[in-house]
Amino acid sequence: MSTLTPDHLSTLEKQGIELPSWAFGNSGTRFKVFATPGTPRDPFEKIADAAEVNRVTALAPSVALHIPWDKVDDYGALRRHAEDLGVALGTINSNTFQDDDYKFGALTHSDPKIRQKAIDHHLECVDIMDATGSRDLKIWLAEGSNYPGQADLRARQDRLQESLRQIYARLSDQQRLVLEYKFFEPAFYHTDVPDWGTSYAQVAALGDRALVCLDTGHHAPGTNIEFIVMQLLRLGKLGSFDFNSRFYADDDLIVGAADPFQLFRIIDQVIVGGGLNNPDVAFMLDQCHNIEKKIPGQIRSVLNVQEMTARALLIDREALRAAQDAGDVLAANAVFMDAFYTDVRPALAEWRESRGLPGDPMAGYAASGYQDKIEAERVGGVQASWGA
Ligand code: PSV
Ligand code: MN
Repeated sequence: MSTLTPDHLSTLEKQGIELPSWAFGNSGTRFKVFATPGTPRDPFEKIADAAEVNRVTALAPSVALHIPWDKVDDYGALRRHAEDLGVALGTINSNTFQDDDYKFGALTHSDPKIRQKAIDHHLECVDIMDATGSRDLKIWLAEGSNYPGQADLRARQDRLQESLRQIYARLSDQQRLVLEYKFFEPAFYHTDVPDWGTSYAQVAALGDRALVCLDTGHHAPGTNIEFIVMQLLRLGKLGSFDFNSRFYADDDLIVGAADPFQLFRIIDQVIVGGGLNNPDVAFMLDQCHNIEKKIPGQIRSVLNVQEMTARALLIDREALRAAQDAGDVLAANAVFMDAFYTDVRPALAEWRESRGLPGDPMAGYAASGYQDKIEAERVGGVQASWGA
């Protein structure tokens, strides 16, 4: 029976998962956005909640911001607020999906004035990165068309490249651009960046500091996501993950909830490809908590990633290699599945306690009184919302 060794534990101790500020705001579907007691009213309160996740798990040292949702007058003050609470400001996400001007595209639009407006938004995001100390600009584009014949597919790729070039040129040597893909939604016929190949083609033409962002919820059902992880790591182009899980579309559910085995397989390939605890690969969550409490939702999420990482570390690599080389299909599969089926929860709880953390961070949070405090204090004002 495999157990976690001191080496495994020191690997796990280095793990850091970035939280999305928007996970703490209200979100929903196109049918209804439910309000939740205690929801932050501004980015400062979102960061306080994110810091709480880190306090009970030591797994979430940074918070990603989304602009304009997280616009503030003084980013230096927001940065200090985060640092005082023991977290850093992370990736800056641009947003070109909630403005009437972008109905037919933003960075791909046929009208140069609208393209320029979208480029300028990204340049403003880089200004914000300078103030927050953020390294990564993450771009997801809600661009595409709904009907065959509606748009010139090729011209849009060319315009996208030209727009991205202008944004890339504004980055400092320490900053990076990560381009996220998604196979459909909100466009239903074609999407301008639908898959990793298109994202790769676009970023490869920009330069070394342009990389691909893989959102685990952005693939067609049945896609072998760990294969894509392997390939992008092999090519040195995996910049970041947006972790979440899905049953049907881009559900943005808690990572590992819909398919824990898929998360295990993905992390296995991260380990094999040298992506674990590698600063070049950002581990982020991109989730929405529509009906569950948001802070516990985020705690559960980072614990799921930690747990699957621990299990993937237990794979007996030597035995696996030997079985693979011998063509012993069933032995290789058994080595892999043994690690997956190992319950690491008691060992992780003990290890957390040895580090002064709650053995069960969900219970630790519930007992802390923080939830009661925010529900009592955050009365009045406007609750932050994803805006759907
Ligand atoms: C798009 O579905 C996406 O995954 C992008 O990362 C956005 O920034 C995010 O969701 C907003 O929730
Ligand atoms: Mn995403």
